[in-house]
Amino acid sequence: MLEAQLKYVFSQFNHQATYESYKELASGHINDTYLIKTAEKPYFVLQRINHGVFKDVPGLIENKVAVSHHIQKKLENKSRKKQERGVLAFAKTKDGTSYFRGDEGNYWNLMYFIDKSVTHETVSSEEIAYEGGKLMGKFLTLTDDFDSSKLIEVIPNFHDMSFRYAQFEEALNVALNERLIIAKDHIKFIEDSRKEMHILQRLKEAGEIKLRVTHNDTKISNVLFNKKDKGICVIDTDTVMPGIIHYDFGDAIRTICNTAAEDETNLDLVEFNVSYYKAYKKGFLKHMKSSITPLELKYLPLGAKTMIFIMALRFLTDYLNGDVYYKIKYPEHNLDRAKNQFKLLESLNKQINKL
Ligand code: GN1
Ligand code: MG
Repeated sequence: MLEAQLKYVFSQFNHQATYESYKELASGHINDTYLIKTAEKPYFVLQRINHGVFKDVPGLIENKVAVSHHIQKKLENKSRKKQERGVLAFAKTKDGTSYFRGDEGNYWNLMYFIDKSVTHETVSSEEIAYEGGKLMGKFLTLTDDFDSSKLIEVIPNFHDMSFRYAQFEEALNVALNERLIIAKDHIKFIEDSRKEMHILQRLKEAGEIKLRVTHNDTKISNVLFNKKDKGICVIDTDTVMPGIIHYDFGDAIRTICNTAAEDETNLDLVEFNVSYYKAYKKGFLKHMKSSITPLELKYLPLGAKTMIFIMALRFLTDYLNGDVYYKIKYPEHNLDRAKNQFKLLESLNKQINKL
């Protein structure tokens, strides 16, 4: 039974808390995440890391704990409240490790829940967009002096366009004919977009855009807010690894500027909101303006296009592969996610000269 398992795993970590109940936090597509309510606060977040997707879970956990410690150090001279709320903190097991490995081979990690925090799946005001940008820019600034070569590549080539195209092409070979027919127009669009969608990768490979520590999963639901819409900190640092700024900027814009959820099926509701783009960018540059290079700045809009595209490509690839990667709630879920992202990209392209 799930509850017995959660209680057992929770008891393997080093804390004084008494378990009371759990609630699934179901917004992620890969891991299983649970809020653990205890007799006294703070509550905890217990997460089972998907070791089918993440091949080196201990390495992944080392990455995120190292980045968390780095930020904690930077916050040392701040108020206690800012220290506790400025970064996710990880609990250790009774054996002193940062993860617990269950008999069935599952890996678990435990974080302290930040009280009075909320997340947003979609954005409803410029202020939230601005705050999201500010927080992401701050994360990149705080990790600016962290040597990114110390991080393992949790998923090699994660945002690498050639890699994602290669996976897509393999999927074309194994897909059911029925799915190929349904996806026909999207497949053509992907083939026609190849050149433009490789521009950032080429600049990265040429060393013209530098590698930093990047978060790599900056959708808005990975930002904690307080109830007054002020940003608290970024969460879900599973994919921190070396990357370029455009990954984090673009992936955040992908969700912030979408007027609907990522899997909304009524595409009339899916539009790209330019004023949220501007608000996010303003917040993002608040901390970044002294370290961002002219070339990085110039390519922010292309960063948005590229990250919307790469997610559409990945969702469609998974649909063609028969839904082997993302969690789905119904058979066409990945197709609907891809269609949604393609519609968002179309709306952005129509307004690109307003950015
Ligand atoms: C996955 O599991 P979750 O929701 O944190 C995915 C991201 C995608 C996202 C789309 C490791 O993140 O790359 O942007 O879904 N994570 C992985 O919502 O593939
Ligand atoms: Mg994630």
